[in-house]
Amino acid sequence: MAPGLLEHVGNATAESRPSKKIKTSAAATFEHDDEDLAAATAVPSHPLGIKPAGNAYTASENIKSRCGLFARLPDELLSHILESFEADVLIRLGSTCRALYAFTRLDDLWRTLFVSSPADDFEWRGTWRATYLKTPKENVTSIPCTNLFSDTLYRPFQCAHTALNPYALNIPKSNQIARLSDLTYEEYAEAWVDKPFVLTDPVKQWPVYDTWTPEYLLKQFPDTKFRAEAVDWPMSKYMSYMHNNADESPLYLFDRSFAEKTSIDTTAAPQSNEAAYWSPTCFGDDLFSVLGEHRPDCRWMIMGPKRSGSTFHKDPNATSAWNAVLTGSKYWLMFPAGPGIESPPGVIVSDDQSEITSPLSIAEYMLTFHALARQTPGCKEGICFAGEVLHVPSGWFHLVLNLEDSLALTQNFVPRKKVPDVLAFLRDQRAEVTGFRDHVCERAYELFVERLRESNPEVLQEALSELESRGKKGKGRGRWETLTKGGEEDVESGGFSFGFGGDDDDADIP
Ligand SMILES: O=C(O)CCC(=O)C(=O)O
Ligand SMILES: [Fe+2]
Repeated sequence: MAPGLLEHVGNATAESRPSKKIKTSAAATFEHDDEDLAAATAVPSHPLGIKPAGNAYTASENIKSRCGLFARLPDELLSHILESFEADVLIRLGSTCRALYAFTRLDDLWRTLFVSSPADDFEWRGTWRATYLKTPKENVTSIPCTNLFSDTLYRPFQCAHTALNPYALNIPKSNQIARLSDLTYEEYAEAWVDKPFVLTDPVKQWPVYDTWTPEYLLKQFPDTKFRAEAVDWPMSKYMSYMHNNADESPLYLFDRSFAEKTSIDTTAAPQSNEAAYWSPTCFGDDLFSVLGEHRPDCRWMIMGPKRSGSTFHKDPNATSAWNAVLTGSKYWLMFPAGPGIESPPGVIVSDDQSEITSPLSIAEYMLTFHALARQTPGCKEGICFAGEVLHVPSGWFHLVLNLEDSLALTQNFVPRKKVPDVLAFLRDQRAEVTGFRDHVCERAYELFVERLRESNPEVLQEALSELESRGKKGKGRGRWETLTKGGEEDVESGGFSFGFGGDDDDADIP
């Protein structure tokens, strides 16, 4: 549909329906007719009366023309310039005319102001502007701005009010992520290391399942600060934000120190009385644990409102991950990656695959690319419900959308079968190695080799042999190697060294 033709058709009626319906169904396919979908995707009218730019073609006037010199600026440039203004300037400018009032009300401007100087003594008031300016509800103005036509102003509102749950409906059979009760380690290693899947059983054994809910965390830790993107907020403040915001991309709580903050023991033996949760046993040993104190952060508690989530990315350092939903549900859209495989539609990947840019919000992605993504070879989709855990294979792109307010735990790990991929990543994509502290990034490959040699020599040997055979086949030879070790002939002539078996030159061991 052309943006200019978008007219608003009353309130979204089915916004809350799909999640309930989804929850009762074990399989991730639902029948839904087009009429339901149209109703579910209806967007309410903009509270200030702003309309998409195309509506200007049939309008008798456009109040942007009354902004003086500002009227000459394209909307995007104007809103970009406003990003550099302080709050008092925005307020004064916004009181000069209706169009500038509308431009200076864009809530993302106020989110940036708040986040750049977060206050401790704030009360969440439903919008970033009201929160930043401490405006009581009864004093919040809403001046009609009819005859203002701007995609820059309308699109974020449209994205924030488009129902997203319908995008998780009617998953084509060939795209569906496998759903299994559980797997043995042997089954995982043999057939599932490179595939996404959902396990429905293991999380239901965890003590935190059924105990941990957002409400429980609020009760137990109201004043404990948790990390939510660039801010640390007490749980009580995050919960009031979670229940009352209209952001296009809601602030997402992603805390790597949750275990310390909630005093749970992550070292306790699986299924022991002390353990609050444990890695599903099918994933086997996590080989990154040999890094000990140098290991990058590997566990997070994730909490966010419906519509929040993660835009397309790959997990760091070629690690695999599991993501267990304690409450709520998550829609996953996933794509494999690798030489010769196209990146997902709407995701820009540099030629050497080292830089990934996902410029769109989740809502914008759904509106613009979801239909195409669904038809793209390799696409996998599924819903992970409360009490279930999803496997993210090493190197896979994934986008995650919370279909309801959700609480999840995630852990990154390195299964034995993926040690060659992780070694290749650490060795060949050094500029992309992340998460290590104390300058370990530059020597992460050497450190991992050394630690594996000490504790799991047979795993290292197997992985290096695998890498060597990939190298000989000319596969997996990354940009780093090409740039630092020269052309293909060097591999054959011994210029290419793994630092193993007495050849210590490569191993800059700490
Ligand atoms: O639950 C989510 O939003 C997904 C998190 C994720 O992809 C990650 O931690 O890497
Ligand atoms: Fe991820």
